[in-house]
Amino acid sequence: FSTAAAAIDEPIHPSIQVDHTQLLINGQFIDAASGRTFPTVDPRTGDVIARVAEGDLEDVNRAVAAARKAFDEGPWPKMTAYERSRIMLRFADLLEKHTEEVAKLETWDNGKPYEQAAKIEIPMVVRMFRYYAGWADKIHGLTVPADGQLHVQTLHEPYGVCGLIIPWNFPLLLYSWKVGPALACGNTVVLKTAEQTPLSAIYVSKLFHEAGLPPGVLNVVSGFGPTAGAALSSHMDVNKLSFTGSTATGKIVLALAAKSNLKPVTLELGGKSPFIVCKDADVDKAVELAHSALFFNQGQCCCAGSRTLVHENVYDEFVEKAKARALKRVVGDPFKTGIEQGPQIDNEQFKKILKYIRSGIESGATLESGGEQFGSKGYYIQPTVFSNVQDDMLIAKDEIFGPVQSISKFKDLEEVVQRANASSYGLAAGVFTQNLETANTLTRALRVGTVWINCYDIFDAAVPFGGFKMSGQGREKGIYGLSSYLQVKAVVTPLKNPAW
Ligand code: TXE
Repeated sequence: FSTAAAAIDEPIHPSIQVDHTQLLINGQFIDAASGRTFPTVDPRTGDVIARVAEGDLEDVNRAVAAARKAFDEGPWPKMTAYERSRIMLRFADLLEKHTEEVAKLETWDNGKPYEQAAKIEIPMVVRMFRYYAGWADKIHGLTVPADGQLHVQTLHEPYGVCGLIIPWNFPLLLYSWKVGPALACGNTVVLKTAEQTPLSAIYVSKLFHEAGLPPGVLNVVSGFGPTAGAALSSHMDVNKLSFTGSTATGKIVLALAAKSNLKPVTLELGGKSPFIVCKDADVDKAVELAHSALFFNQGQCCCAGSRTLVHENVYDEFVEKAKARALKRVVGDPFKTGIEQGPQIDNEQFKKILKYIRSGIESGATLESGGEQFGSKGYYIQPTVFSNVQDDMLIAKDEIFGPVQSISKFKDLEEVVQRANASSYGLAAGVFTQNLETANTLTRALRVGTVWINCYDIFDAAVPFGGFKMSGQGREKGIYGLSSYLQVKAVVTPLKNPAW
């Protein structure tokens, strides 16, 4: 099977240099206490881009102490909400101005197409900070009509120090989903970046300080999960945790939080999201959206539409067109114009995905396109489509997190609801139909956190996102995301002279 891409030539140099590779603690760039560093790798080649400070327990302790001081002594939570909002807005402006450099760093470290980073993701990050900057001075409590001669009100207050742990698939976007609401509410932050993609967060956090963020409010620790991540999760002085990553690591993080100080935890975890194409769907549109629902970001999306379920009446047509679309997908150096797919993040994910492809073939699914490494260098994989996928195959059950589309056939709505819900995950679903009744029925029956009807992957700062079942707990973005960084204090005052 061939794809539309040309052979991969020498990688294009992003024409920037990496200026910041240290930890950012209390507004200062510093080395790890141990002096250790680790390599961050270019997924196009496997070559080292830079060595980055490897934070661990001691560095997390230093970062939490700085965040604690900035919370307890101020100025952050003591500043007026309007002033916090203005700093966040200034940061959004600066980030917008530096879109090109930031997008280049993101592409270099992650492998995602530069055009995607520069035109979609960084603008979404800017929008997220503007959205949450707008919330900073609109956080209201309530007055409560309690029984008795009482004046009762609620105050919505920040938790204190928030530990934020992010993965590598959308490094800056997920930074904004967590740092934005945490800071808007007046919390201070210790962020642990993913070991595969530490560069962009350090760079933009420096811009945040240039925008007027006081030292200690936002601390960035690069390092590994079992050391730095675990230290943050079990820290007694961290008051709230938010984690995005695998379900397996989410369970560890939740257990560490419970065993230490019972800090509340928001979890955004894996998925195996159904993309349902009904018999009355606009097939061409469904093929295109099912393709991008799965292949977007090299298939490395928690909400990837990774189970394509197609009604038997349109199945054959759909499979033919899905295969043709995958064969046309343009794979290559993500710095080139017009590239749709770059390399996978690292060798570990690359090998894991190829193993799933082999398991799909061995278990009897029909390989329609792809199936192998693309080129011979770096972590590129051919856009792969399987048809005739059965629910008990591993490729239908596990999160592959790669460019592998699995298509299977269904007969009626009842069957598709049962099969769509027969997963331990419940992150998202796509529904393709022109019948309002069918859309309403499926929307209510699906046990997932987001239903996209005749669309997919529509993300906006105001729209909540999160999972049912083992896809997570709590919600990010929008007003729901804000509330997970606030705790409620009830204030009760007796009334001496009630007027009413
Ligand atoms: O994830 P991890 P990995 C899924 C996807 C992928 C698989 C493995 O299926 O193939 O997970 O990826 C930190 N205490 N997703 O290994 O381990 C780690 O350093 C505290 C879906 O990269 O979950 C990183 O910062 N933290 C997902 C973050 O957790 C720990 C996105 C994510 O890494 C830790 C990424 C520990 N003990 C992968 N161990 C999504 N929901 O989008 C690791 N970490």
